[in-house]
Amino acid sequence: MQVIKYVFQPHGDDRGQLIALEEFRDIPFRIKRVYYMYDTAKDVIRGFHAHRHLQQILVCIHGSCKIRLDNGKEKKVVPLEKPYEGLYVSNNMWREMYDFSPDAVLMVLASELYDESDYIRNYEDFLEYVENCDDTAAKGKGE
Ligand code: T46
Repeated sequence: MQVIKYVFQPHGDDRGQLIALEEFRDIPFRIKRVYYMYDTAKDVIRGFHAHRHLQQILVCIHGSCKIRLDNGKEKKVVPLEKPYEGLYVSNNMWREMYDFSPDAVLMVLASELYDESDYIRNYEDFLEYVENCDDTAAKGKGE
């Protein structure tokens, strides 16, 4: 499994850092939604689902957390701890987010509006779905 991480360009000067994210320039899709999670309780694991169509970029803009990715054949753990790094999460990818530091803010840029019918929340259903599905957006994307 290829882990696709984007390194964003900080516009730094003696006042500090600023990062700007533009669709199709820094982010490989039209950004239809932004959400973020914070105040995550100790030892909590979030996620436990995949999406049929949604593509996302996850940026831990403060603190740190870990993302477990699973494409049905292989699993990888990706630490997120830098505000200038974005993890691309394709459709057809099971994800779990865990090990949040108390100050973690995990921001997500999403290619679609919120749609509960896009979620696959049962792991056995996910394995069956990816076995029979060949439209994973990550295929062909470079690092
Ligand atoms: C994902 C990972 C990385 C909304 O009303 N609108 C939204 O856009 C979202 C994302 C959530 N919600 C509601 C639905 C639930 O009542 O917020 C509540 C928590 O959502 P959920 O349990 O799905 O959160 P996570 O952290 O398990 O997953 C979220 C995203 O849902 C998911 O798409 O990829 O973050």
